[in-house]
Amino acid sequence: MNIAIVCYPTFGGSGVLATELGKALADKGHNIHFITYQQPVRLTGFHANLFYHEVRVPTYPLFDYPPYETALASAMVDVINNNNVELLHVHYAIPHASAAYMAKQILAKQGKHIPVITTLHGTDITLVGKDKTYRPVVTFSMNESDALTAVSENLKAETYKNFEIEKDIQVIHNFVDVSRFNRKPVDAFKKLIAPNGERIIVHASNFRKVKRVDDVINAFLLINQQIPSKLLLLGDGPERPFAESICRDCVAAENIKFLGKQEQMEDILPIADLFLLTSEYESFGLAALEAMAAEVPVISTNAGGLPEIIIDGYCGYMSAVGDIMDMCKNAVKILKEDEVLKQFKANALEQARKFDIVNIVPEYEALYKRMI
Ligand code: GMT
Repeated sequence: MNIAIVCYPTFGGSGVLATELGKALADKGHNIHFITYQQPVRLTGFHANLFYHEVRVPTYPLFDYPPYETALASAMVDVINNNNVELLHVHYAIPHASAAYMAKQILAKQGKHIPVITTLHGTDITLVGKDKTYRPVVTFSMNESDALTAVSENLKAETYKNFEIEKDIQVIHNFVDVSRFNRKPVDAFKKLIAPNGERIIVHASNFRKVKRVDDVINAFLLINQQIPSKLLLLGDGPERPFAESICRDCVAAENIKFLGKQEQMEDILPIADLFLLTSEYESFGLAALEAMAAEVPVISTNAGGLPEIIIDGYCGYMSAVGDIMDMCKNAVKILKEDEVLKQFKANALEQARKFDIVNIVPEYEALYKRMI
């Protein structure tokens, strides 16, 4: 099949998922055309079936706000027309679903029918999309998509709760390529971070308010009082300066490191003993799944779709949002004894395998075939 994929090219989960999907489909022999405003971060290396088309948004003195959505719709039409594209799959509703609607109408006038699939990822529904600034357009373009998918049952329910949706939403859970996270030798790297055998705790996110990064730090400070440990914070975003300021003044400052944006999560995650995710909401929590694929148990909140991927007491534990005492108690349970930690690590990998790429990508392929 010849498929066009539209996504955010940045570090966010929706862009990561869309890029990994495109790469997996290309490996299976499909031609995949990415249409984005920048090279997606996970789209590295050469593949004969992968194509990247950059959306250019020329500026003009009149434009206080350059019309990205118009440029994107035009790019969609151009790529579809010149590459025999049979289907358009957009990730994250805003503004991709409405640009896709526009492109679809233009192509229809030219006598070409292009099915559009919109995959909902989370904040496009739960945070930004339901705001009245965007809501009418988001509702309309979701209803005009030929198929709608959501990355968790929770997100599907949230979508029906917040929008008047006239069609069925298919849940296709996010996935991870477990083989990529197979443990490489990590001892030397681990020793650099934790020279005295301290436990290594990792958090990765885009440092937005919804992630409650201060809870990560405060939970770590409690854990650190009981277990010699180090905290690595991966990623960047608006809350990072605040997070750094809390750490600078805290008693365990020398045990906390901010590593910034990292492209190769598979190189870093395997050194961790625990992953902390304290979000107010996660439609899915792809970062937690990637951690589990690297054999890292997860301490998280029980918000949104997280209970769909984490089995409490098996591959990690979930607590109520903000309950850092409970998070600490659970973390200590996992980290205290080597044998317990070993079992949780093995369970985390086992649980991640349920969401392995080989199980989930065929669901998208089947949907594409049906739509085409
Ligand atoms: O977490 C974010 O703010 C980024 C956002 C995105 O769209 O990139 O992530 C959402 O999509 C991910 C991939 O489907 C999910 O794993 C995240 O849980 C979801 N984030 C939220 O719902 C807050």
